[in-house]
Amino acid sequence: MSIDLHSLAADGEPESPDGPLTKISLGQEYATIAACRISIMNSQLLDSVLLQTDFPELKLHASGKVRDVYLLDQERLLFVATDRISAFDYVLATGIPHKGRVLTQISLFWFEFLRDLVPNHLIAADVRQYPAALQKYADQLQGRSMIVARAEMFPVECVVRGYISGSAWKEYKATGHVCGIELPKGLRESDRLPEPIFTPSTKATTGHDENIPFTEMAGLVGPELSRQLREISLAVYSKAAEFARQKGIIIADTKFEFGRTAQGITLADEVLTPDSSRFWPADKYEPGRAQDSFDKQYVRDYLEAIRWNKQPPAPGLPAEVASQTSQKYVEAYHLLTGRDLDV
Ligand code: Q0Z
Repeated sequence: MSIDLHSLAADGEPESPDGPLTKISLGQEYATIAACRISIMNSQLLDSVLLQTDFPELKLHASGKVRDVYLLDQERLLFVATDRISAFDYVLATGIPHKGRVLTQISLFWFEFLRDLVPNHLIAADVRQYPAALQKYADQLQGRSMIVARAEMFPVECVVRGYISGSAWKEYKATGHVCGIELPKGLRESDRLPEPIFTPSTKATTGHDENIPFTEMAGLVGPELSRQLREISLAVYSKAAEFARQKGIIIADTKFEFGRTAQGITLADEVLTPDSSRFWPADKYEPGRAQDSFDKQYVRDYLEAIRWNKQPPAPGLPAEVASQTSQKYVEAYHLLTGRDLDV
């Protein structure tokens, strides 16, 4: 059935000068509207924005800008990704709907994709397999959490770069090398490197990670382990970046963390997410300038527009900016995995 909206106009209302209004066919449209309502209700019910976690019976093991880690027992940790977002080094006052689930699901996807290349710390991500004591938090945890094997973490960040950006671009411009690696002359900002490079860093006690030469890493954790971590990191990056590139996402660089478990050298923490990596939309890639961020560009543009001085307290985001950003995370998940996140 289809109805002409003119016939619904109240008596005496002026008619559109542009001719007949759009016709809508009631059956189909009504179904769509109903589905949208259900979907909006679902996304509110299933995934309200989580900014803080609180599990009173668990001991907090570590807390980052975005994720909280709890100690379950001597062997296992519970990772929970909140919907917090950071920009210009600060956590903003507004959360991003679905972000914690997207980041968790992206890490899970890569753990599976990379499982033949390197063991990882994942034990479980389905809340039904979690300890009984956590079942009462199922709604908070499902989709955004993982139980992982506690590892003896190596005190280095294993960074791989396929493109030159950020701190590496600054160092290259000033010196011609990055972390002791001589690079070709004449590179432009964001250029693809002839081959991916391993540029380790240390967790600085204050502020930013500090890039270190491979020799310095060897001094910290030993030369043999350093060579193994470099080889694994480069292999993992290359396999994942090639895959992502085919899906329209450039993974310009990424940071891995490894530790030792019963399985040997184990890929830990989050893996190849937009929070641990630079994701660039491939269709907008243009070397010679800084690239737009796949996920955070709306946030950065907004914060620049309001001329936030980048000092605390960090501002919140308008609903529109939070919503557009949420859609970018969901899109990244969809592009990489080919799956729909239920939203
Ligand atoms: C990683 C971190 C985060 C803050 C601890 N498998 C593991 N075993 C032992 N420790 C860790 C892991 Cl992944 C571990 N971090 C980094 C993560 C918030 C700090 F979500 N801290």
